[in-house]
Amino acid sequence: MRRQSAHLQKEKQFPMTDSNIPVISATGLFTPDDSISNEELVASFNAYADLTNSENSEAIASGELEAVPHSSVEFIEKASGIKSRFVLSKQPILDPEIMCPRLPERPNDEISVLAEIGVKAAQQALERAGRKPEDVDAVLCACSNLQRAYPAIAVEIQDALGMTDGFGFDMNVACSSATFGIQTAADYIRSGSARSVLVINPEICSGHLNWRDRDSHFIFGDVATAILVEAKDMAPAQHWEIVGTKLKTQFSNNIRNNFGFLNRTHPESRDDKDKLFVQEGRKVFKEVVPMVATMISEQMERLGIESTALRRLWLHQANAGMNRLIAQRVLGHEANADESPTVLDTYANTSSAGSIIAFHKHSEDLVDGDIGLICSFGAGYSAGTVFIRKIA
Ligand code: CO8
Repeated sequence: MRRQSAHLQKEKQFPMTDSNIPVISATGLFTPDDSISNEELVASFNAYADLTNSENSEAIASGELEAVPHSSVEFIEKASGIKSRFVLSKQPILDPEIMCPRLPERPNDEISVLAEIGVKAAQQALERAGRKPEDVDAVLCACSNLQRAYPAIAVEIQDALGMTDGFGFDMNVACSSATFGIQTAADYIRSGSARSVLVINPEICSGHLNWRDRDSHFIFGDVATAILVEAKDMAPAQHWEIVGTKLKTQFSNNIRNNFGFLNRTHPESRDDKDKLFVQEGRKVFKEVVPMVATMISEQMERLGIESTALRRLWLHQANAGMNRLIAQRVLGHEANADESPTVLDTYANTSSAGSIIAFHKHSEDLVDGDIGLICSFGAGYSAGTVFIRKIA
């Protein structure tokens, strides 16, 4: 009850007119040219395992070391639903001697690679909305892994897009960065502090993935997405009204990356594995599914949306089994591909960009009045829901 009155108070504070109703005007997507199939990935991993095991054969025989077990295509597809992933740097990842992307360092007067892919996605979103960069007031670079500490990638993107006014900043809520960015942008529109906001999610997950870790080497891919959130009165005729947003965080160590600027202050640390993505996948699965399903159902109740009125779910793309369970709990029946589309098979987990790719690729067919849900969840834990209504 208290929460509801806070919400109503906010609406009173900002009476809703078309100038402060937030909508999604358009989205953009940048997909790298190269993709790695499970077969290619597993062949490379197994070659690395054989090489390592033969180098350590004596220690393995004496029981001092454990042999690196082979990975398997069947396991990956069954456990995750992932069949391939796009990457910016394919050959070095597959080379058993390297197993890491190679992205040459660029001079400071050249655009950084994270900003570059973000710009590509943003330009597509602007083009689809018929918008010029000078119409945009703010750029939020919302993603899991930022290339540097400062200057903010968002400010670099703002400059590269040719914006001469406005502001930008970076935000990181891991897999939920896009939905947290959408709510932030929507709040700017509601309060009048901006009228057009680009939320950009460049995700170079390959740089933070331990390609030598059998438990996780198959999970992630690279991509960039962009969402243009605007005031309804300036949006194109076809747009998506933001009906309601909700964010949640709850601390957990089950998905973690200890890479950071203080790493150099403890050179005695020998273990670099935790400076990359690590997780307790089983625990994440078990804890996040009920958390997200409950969050969605509570928000639907608050917004007065019946499950029968929910036309489509664009869920975070981490695991096909998690999405099956969440959709079933929310809809009350097993969702088909039309109700809960997946892009996991081709894109794998692209962190914050996953639900936006699903929305970008699977939303054209919805008609005026259809209601859908963009939902993210992941490290933090963090989760975000964005209910939207198609206006056509
Ligand atoms: N090949 C063959 N066998 C394997 C492999 C493999 N590659 N990997 C593990 N196995 C074995 C295990 O050793 C285990 O064997 P045993 O039973 O003998 O012990 C068996 O298979 C089962 O292993 P698991 O229990 O680990 O397998 P699961 O069924 O749980 O599946 C998953 C693993 C797919 C990881 C699953 O748990 C999952 O998807 N969980 C949810 C994870 C999730 O959603 N995480 C979100 C993280 S994303 C995020 O928040 C963004 C972070 C920022 C991005 C960073 C970019 C890098």
